[in-house]
Amino acid sequence: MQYQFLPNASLDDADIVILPIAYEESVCAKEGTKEAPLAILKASEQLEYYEEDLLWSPMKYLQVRVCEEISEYEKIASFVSTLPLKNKLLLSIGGEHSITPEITSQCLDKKSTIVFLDAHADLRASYQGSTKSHATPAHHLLEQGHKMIMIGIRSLFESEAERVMSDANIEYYSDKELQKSAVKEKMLQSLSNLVGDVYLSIDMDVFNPALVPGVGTPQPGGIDWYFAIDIIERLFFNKKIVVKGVDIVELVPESSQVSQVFAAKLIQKIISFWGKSQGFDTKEMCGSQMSIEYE
Ligand SMILES: [Mn+2]
Repeated sequence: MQYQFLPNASLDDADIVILPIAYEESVCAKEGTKEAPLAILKASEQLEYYEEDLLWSPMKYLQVRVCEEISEYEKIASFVSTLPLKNKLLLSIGGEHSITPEITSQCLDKKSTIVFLDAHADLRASYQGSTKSHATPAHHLLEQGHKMIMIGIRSLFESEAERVMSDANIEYYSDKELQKSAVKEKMLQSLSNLVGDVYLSIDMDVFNPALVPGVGTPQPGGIDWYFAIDIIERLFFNKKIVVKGVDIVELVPESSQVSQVFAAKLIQKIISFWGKSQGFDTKEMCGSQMSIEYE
């Protein structure tokens, strides 16, 4: 697999390490998230190399590698543990949301912050008999000792609702509250104030389902494209944090392709903002795009 049809750099040379994780076990409403990594990478071929928000072509400066796809849950942590990630951005494409704690267990120290975009709180300890269900990742991330900033939540189990209000390690922004510009600004300011290691987890059902219909468990309401760009901008231009990894999960490819193009472009924005925040635009042009012909 390739990102934007670019040649894969070696693991050592890559600045961006993309990890496709086609894990799907705890099926809910709609199946197919195991097809998402390939569909999103295919959709990335439709994007321009030029990134219109930061006015540069990130892949002229950045080298990318898409790793071999992983489909077994048990192999996620062991594979991530082998990756040389210093000064690189790890970008995982799921798969179910349950992959997130497996990734963070290897790439993140305790007491980091997880920025968690999701329609659901995902705070169950187990769901339908499984501790690795897509309804459980937030529970496991808290168990790992991280703080969480939960954004866009609009569907909770009763005990989850109690927990988001009472757990000191959760900073909670419901989707409805975020409709108020003062609350949105408070949330963005909170991202600007973060320090230390940060991990960004984006469940694609955080978006309004009219924009991203291809998700397993859609919910009315939800954030839009520019809201997500605001979050990415605040996070990556915060000089006091290190973003140790990002994941994009729970997409279910659909025939209009709108959902997978949305996810692919979100990945492009993340790469662009990360690259510029790391000063790659001032470095030598030896990115993946330099070795191909394009028009
Ligand atoms: Mn989720």
